[in-house]
Amino acid sequence: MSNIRLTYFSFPGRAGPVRLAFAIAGIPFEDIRLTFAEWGAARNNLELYPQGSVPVMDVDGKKICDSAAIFEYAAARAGLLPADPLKLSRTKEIRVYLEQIFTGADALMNMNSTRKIQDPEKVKEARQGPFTETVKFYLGLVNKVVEDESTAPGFSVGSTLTAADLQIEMVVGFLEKYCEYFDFTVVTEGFPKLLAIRDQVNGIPAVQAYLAKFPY
Ligand SMILES: N[C@@H](CCC(=O)N[C@@H](CS)C(=O)NCC(=O)O)C(=O)O
Repeated sequence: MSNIRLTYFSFPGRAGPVRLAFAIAGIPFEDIRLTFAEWGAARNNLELYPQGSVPVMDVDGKKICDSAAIFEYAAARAGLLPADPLKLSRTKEIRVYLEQIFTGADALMNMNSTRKIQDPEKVKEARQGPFTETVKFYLGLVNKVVEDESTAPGFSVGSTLTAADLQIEMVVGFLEKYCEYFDFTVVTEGFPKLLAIRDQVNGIPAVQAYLAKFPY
């Protein structure tokens, strides 16, 4: 029995990089995937879900309750945090920018601000433009770090796999597969270096084996 239990939904999202880090490092963990109905019934249980959100991760009886902290643990265990302080801070910079895309998606695509609109055309109008601008802005910042720091195609900082690469993989996949109102050519045409990083991560044998088991 693993001493790590990760709880999230059955898609990559904020737990995706955590699952990949464990898969790459061969670290066993209990991968609990809630249905939305299960989450609806559980979300007010602040003992289990102190922020009223997932992911949460239990390690040796301690609960970690935010995706950034959870991923920090997984990335450290998997050896994906650069030892060099400057490289470490640049990977962190990328990860902070990418989280802003998720925050934008929560605000615009999923959460309250546009939920009350009835007309589907108006929903699209309210979501597509602002979200696309958010994505372009933050991917632009990520791309700038990659241009400064990458020394090999497919890697965002230096020439070896880091936590930032796993988070880029997840966000690129999220934009491609889960964002109804997002035109993915924004990424294919505007950010080929980020696509190359996604492809590099997806080509890692442990990741391929993992995705064959959990295609989502
Ligand atoms: N800051 C939190 C945000 C977590 C969050 O918003 N999670 C979403 C899924 S990605 C969630 O639980 N949504 C369901 C809800 O709010 O009811 C983190 O990074 O862990």
